[in-house]
Amino acid sequence: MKLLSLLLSSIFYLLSSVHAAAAPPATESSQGKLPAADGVSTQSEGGGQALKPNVIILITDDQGYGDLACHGNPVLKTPSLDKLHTESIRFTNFHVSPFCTPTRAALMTGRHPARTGAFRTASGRSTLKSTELTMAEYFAKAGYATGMIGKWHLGDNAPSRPMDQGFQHVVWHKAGGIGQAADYWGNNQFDDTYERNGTYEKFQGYATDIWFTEAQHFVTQNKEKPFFLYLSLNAPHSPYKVPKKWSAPYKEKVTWKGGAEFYGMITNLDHNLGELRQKLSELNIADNTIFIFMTDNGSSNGTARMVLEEGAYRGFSAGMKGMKSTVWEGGHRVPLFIHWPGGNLTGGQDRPQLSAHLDILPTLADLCGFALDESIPRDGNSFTKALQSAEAEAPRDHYITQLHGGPRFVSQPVPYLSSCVLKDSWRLVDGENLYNLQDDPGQDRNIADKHPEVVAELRAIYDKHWQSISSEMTPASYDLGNPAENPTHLCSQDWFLPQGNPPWNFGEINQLKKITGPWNVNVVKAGTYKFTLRQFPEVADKPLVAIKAKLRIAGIEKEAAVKQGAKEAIFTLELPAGKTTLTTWLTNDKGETGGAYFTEVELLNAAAPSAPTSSTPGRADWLDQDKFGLFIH
Ligand SMILES: [Ca+2]
Repeated sequence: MKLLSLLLSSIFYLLSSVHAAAAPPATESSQGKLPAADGVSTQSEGGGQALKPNVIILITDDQGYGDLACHGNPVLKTPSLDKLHTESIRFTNFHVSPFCTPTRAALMTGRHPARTGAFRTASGRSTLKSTELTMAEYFAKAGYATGMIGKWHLGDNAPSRPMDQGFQHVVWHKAGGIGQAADYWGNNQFDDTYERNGTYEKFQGYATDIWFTEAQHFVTQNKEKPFFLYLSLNAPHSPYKVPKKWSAPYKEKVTWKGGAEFYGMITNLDHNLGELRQKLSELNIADNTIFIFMTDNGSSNGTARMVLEEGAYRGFSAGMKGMKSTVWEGGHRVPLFIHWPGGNLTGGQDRPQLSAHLDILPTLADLCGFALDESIPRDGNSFTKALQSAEAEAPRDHYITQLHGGPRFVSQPVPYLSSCVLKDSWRLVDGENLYNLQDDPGQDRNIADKHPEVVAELRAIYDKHWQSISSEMTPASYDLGNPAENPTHLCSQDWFLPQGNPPWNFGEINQLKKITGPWNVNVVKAGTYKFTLRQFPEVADKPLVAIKAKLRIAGIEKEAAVKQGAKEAIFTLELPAGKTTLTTWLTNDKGETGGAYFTEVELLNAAAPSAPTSSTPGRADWLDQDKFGLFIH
């Protein structure tokens, strides 16, 4: 504790000296003390203000550890990332989750994704529970301007959208990627429509360029006050699309499908990173900005999936096995660069200590001087000590990652399936296969038989973890009648299916897949609700391919004929307040049934406060879910 206090003391001393030119140095008594959590700045002796550091987290999507030139990739060009690498503290044993949503949940909350409701990428399990406190909520409370630009993937409806979760300024696309079902219909990364602070707006240009332009506006507008910017790119996630000038240089060497575009997307974002950092310098705020670069999982396309001709370039994995959506090392070990000249976090130094996305929020709380809510159990630990020295204590002695539900979600979440326990150089995969990275970095030799004592130790760590998280793996609900989003726009992407994914991209919607499932909803206020059932979003302006429509909610079932040429089916019902499920059916003239992939629910009139409401509304629907066997404890 004493060591930590000394360390913080030195960081804040350095922070104070950054502003020495603009303000007198901090008093001796203020050194070593965290600035007040509810204030914006520390008061110096002469009455000047020493600003808290700004924070920018740049997170890219599906860029693996080997998808950077500075990590040894012989083909890819990333000059701006390489420059940041030479200037940063780099964590070389930093781990995330094997894919998008859970990494973002852990980053935002410092808690294991399984606890937060957001531990898969769709199917009603990619939504952050509103009871979670996010990084943005902490920064906002500490007086920061908070901005989120790009991909959220932690819930598209109130109360889980970025604007409901602490971000004051939001420019974003919905769902987990551009072209996914809940995204604005027709978006394809060029001249798209995104939502700015609750209103859709048409943009001109390429998606990544737009996110960075918006980032430059945000830092410019907030240069006088501490800001927290979460710049979360959709690139280089599929679909792999980029202006030709960026992919053309890779066409000859990178011959697998989408590879040249994938690399082009990275070089484009790299170019934009350089311009953003230049802007910070021009604004004279680069020194007092903690700039964090990380990615959210292993590479999705940085290595060839098929056999190429002898001698052909096959991509670069930095010696690791696996990629995105696997629990091999290449699925979850990713770059983490931290650069903050004002805090003396610079100089291109590596840190080998084991660390994880869970640890970033506690670390930023230390560096920026705000307290975390101690009543919420945390899974992350501050790595401020490790920032200072490669020999310092690591924030954790083990880390556990898991694809809950297994690859492609063909099974229920069960212990050990698609899991990895990390401790020292040991990796226990699926609870039974043991690898030692020290002499087997490619995880080719399962040596579980030779080290039963290590297997037992790592299984004991896992068992304790599973006991802790499994009872918390319950879904978040989407609010109906929340004034922050009325009507609520629900999408099939969030149907809570027992396994597999519901229709989740434009292509699957166009196929009118014959499947339906329940949305977990929370009726905020008892009252009269209007339900509008569609197969395509309103902006697509297409008629229903159906003759009959049906819905069920809170034990109420309604059915109606669909008129030929109708673009939607509308129901109006009285609902009690409380949690329940909503399921829809649209049946065509062949008797085939699918759901209303897009359903809007609008509170028309709230019931008078004295109106009686059921104390356990919709309980029958919850019991239905138990039949799926989803809640395995
Ligand atoms: Ca991802």
